[in-house]
Order: sequence, then C-alpha cells, then structure tokens
Amino acid sequence: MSSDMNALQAKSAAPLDVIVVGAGFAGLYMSYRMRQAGLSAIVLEAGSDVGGTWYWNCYPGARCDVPSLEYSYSFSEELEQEWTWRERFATQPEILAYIRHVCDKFDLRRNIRFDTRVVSANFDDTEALWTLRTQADEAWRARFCVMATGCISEARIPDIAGVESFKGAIYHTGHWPQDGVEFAGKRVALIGTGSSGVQAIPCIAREAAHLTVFQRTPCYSVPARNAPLAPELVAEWKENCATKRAAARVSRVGVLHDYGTVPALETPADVRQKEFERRWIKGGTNFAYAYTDLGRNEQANECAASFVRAKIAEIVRDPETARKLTPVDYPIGAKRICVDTDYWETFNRSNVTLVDLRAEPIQSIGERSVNTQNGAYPADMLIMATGYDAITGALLAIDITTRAGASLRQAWAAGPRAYLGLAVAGFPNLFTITGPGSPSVISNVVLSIEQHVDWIAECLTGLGRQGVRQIEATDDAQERWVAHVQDVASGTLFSKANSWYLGANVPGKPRVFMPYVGGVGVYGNTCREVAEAGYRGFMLDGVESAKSRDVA
Ligand code: NA7
Repeated sequence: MSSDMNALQAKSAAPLDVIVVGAGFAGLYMSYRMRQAGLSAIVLEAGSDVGGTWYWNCYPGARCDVPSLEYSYSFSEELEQEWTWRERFATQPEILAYIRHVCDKFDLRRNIRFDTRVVSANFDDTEALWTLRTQADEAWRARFCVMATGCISEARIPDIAGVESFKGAIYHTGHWPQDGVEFAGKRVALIGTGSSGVQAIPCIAREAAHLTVFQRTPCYSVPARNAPLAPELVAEWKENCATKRAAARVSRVGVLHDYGTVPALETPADVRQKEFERRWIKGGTNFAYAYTDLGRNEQANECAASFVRAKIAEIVRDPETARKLTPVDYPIGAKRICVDTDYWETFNRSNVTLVDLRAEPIQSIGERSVNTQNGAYPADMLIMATGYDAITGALLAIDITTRAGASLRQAWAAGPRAYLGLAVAGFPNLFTITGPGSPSVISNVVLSIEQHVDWIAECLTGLGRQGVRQIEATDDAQERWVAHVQDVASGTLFSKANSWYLGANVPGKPRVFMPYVGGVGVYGNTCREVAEAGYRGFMLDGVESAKSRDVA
C-alpha cells in the first residue's frame, strides 16, 4: 500500500470529500479532476489494475470501434501531443497501455485501491455522508459518491442447463484471463455474435482445431478496414486537435463521422448504392450515417440493410450458411452495429461450423459438448460472448440505499429513472457517470465521460464555494427528463430490435430504452444550461432552484 493510501486510510475515520467507484476512463478522469480541485478522493476498483472495460476485455481480437484518435482523452493538450496511436482502431492492449500511461503521467495510482469490490453504498441523511462497504467488509465514508462503474461491465452468463457439468474451461469475453488462452488443438464452442463474438471469432478460428459458433440473432457487421495510422494523418490530428475535439462535442454521437445530409429515400437508387459501397470500402460505423433517415424510417433503413445482406451473400460461399448469417427481422443499427475484420470470411473456413439457435436451440451442455435437438456439438472449451446487463447492471449490483429508506433496486424495479443520467431523485450527493438517460453507449463514450466528469467536478467545486452540503435531483425534473428520453427515442427505429439498449437481453429486466439519443451536442447544452440556471431541477440543501420549472 502506498504512503498516500495509508494516509487516506488513516484519514478514513474522517470522511473524504469523494469516493469514486471504478478506475476505468471515467473514474480516472474523475480522480484527476478531484485532485486538481483540491478535494480528497479515493477510487475503489474491483480489478487488480486500471482500465475498467479495457482491463477485463482482453479476449483475442478485442478492439475499439471508434477511431483511436477520437477515443481518447481531450483534457490535456500535452497528453494529446505526446501519445501516438498506432492503428486506426486501437487494440485492447494499446488502449490499456494508453490508460496506464495517463495514470503514470498524472500520478493517479496513489489514490486507487485495487482488488476492492464495493458491495453497498448507504447515505446517512442526518450527517450527509455516504458509507461504502467493500466485499472485504471495509467501510469508506465521503460526502459525495461518484459511480464510474461502466455501462458494459456486468457480464452476463446465460443460465443453460448442465453448464456446471462441462469438463473444459469456460470463459466470458468480459472476464478474459489476463495471461491469455491457448486454442491450438482445441475444439472451441462460442456462444454469441454481438461485437465481442464478431471480433473474437476470426482470431479463434485461425488457431483452434475447430470452432463452432452458436448464433441466436444474426448481426449486421461492417468491415473495420483497420490499418496503421499514416504519420501525416496523426500529425494533422495533433495540429488541429482542439478544433476537432470541439466539433466532436457538438456532433450527433461524439465521433467525427461523415454525416450524410440528405434522406436515403430522396436519393436515386444508383447514387445510394455507390454511397453505401464507398462507405463499405472506407470501413467502420461511418456506414450507418450515410443518410439522415436511416435511423428513423424503415424503408430507408431497408436500403442500407439490404446492401449488407447482399455483401454477406457475396462473401460467404455456402448459401445455407449465408442464409443463416443474414439478419432479416430488425433494422440495421437498432442493435449496435458490429465492426469486423474477416468475420464473414471466417465462415468459409473448413474448421468453422455455424449453428443457428433459432432453428435448433441449445438444450443442454454436456461434459464435452453443446447439445441441441439436432445432436451434440463436441467442445473442449466454451466461450460466452453473451454480453452484459448493460447500463444499469453494475449500478444495481451495488446495494445503494439511504437511511431515509430509499433503495435504488426498488426505485428502478420498473426500469431506471435518472435526471440527465447524472443523478437520481431520492439519492443525494450521488452521481452516475454515463448513467441511464445520457448518451453513454450511443456515443463516443470517452467524450461523454469527459463531459460528465467536467460537469460533476464543476458542480462539486461550485457547491463548495457556496457552502452547499447537499444536492439532489427533484422527482419532477427527473420524471420530465425520463419522458423526454423516451420521447426522443420513440421517433427512431431503436424499439424495433431486442437489444441490450432496451434491456431485452436479460430475462426479467424491464424494457426501457436507456440511452439518450438526442445527440451529444444537444445533451451537452442541456447540462450546461441546467448548471448555469443554478442547477435547475436539483434541490440544494433541500431548497429547489427557483428556475427548476422547465427542464427537458
Ligand atoms: P452483445 O452485443 O450483447 O452480444 C451478445 C451476444 O450473445 C448476442 O449475439 C446475443 O444474442 C448472444 N446471447 C446472449 N445470451 C444468449 C443465450 N442465452 N443463448 C444464445 N445466445 C445468447 O454483447 P457483446 O459483448 O458482443 O458486445 C457488447 C458491447 O461491447 C458492444 O456493443 C460494444 O459496445 C462493446 P441476441 O442478440 O441477444 O439474440
């Protein structure tokens, strides 16, 4: 334990200013801002190192699908200039190296306590203090609690009969062993064809004796066209990064996509085809932003979806396998679009088998097999690329309560309700970074994290200046924000797929569309206006801001 940590522990009888839960992109930047503001803070982290999602997700092929130049912090010009990304889309090891570099540069490790899982958080309304308890039954107390627990961090292993009898190793992509896994000579079974499966499948197929892919829902995947970054491009970015970052902050999803400006349905079919082809060749999720109506109009969306379907038919040689791989019953983009390197091509390999679980659902797992009604598929190793209890899972894994009797699990029993995705009525002095009702997973999440952290940091320093001890979202403001989030989403095609954005992948999870899709620029302005109006929609020491009437 570092001497700083000892000092913090010794001080822990006296409460800290802030406890941050999680040492990923969000928690680290929060800790940096707290130090800058002269507030005492500790970061409690379940993992043994920094990185959060990028620590746990070290499966083969793990890579970001936002361009590296943009998927990085913008708060330090010096950091921007000294770090050079190697590839267009960074690999997990490169992102983790970057995060470690940031920690070293800003000396952030001394405030982090690793291998420390928070199990509960309770707010004492009389003392205005949070007490967080860890799995090892330690208690930490602070005036403010910031949950930087991540949106896709609570891994979900489906409940499949017989899984406990499996004799081989079982891995979830989100809890991958840090020292890697050997596939040579192994018959590998992999369940799940979302972003993680799509990235891992080609890598595993190249090494394993045989790979059987169990697919429930076919995905839409576009090529990454990953490549080393040209030095001229990096130099140009570094020279203009301030302008580029500013443009990203007011864009739709926080990424400098080539956003189309006209509707697909008002574009001649041959022009549309050429545009889709151009974007397919360029690679990345830029494909999904070709026209203004792709996310709103089913007929327009069908133009893009059928383009991808035709590509699958062109690349995958066996027509029956191609048919099984082809998504037909939901719009492209309604589930998160996947970005791949050789995904479709992998199904042309002789050591890869695709099992369509819609035609033959998994009945059980045997000692060395995955069994469907059509028979037993041999397996020495089982990989769950089965996703997450996204957005709310990591928050609800912690028993968050107040002495006054509020419980987050109860408050969110019918679905999450939060004000701006930043705060929850009934839970004073608690902040959620990229919480439900904020752009979070729909956006460049590092950009959204910085926006939230900056907002919270300014809020805490402002409250300190005014001598305010307690801030809490009002029910009224929260209800209006939740309604606004649903309203904005209802004009889109997001409701047309069983996605994790809606909680549809977790049995029993209430179906509520969780991210805010009104755009990061619009959202950022709203947050700024709320702060400028004296924290409209919040109560400060129990008194509602006078201007809190018109929030959304
Ligand atoms: P995703 O996108 O939730 O994908 C999980 C996949 O696992 C998806 O294909 C699921 O099918 C499948 N799945 C889940 N449960 C089962 C069961 N019980 N049986 C069969 N198949 C199942 O998670 P990822 O880790 O790939 O990606 C998460 C995010 O990380 C990603 O969007 C990026 O932001 C990075 P389903 O579609 O539910 O039918």
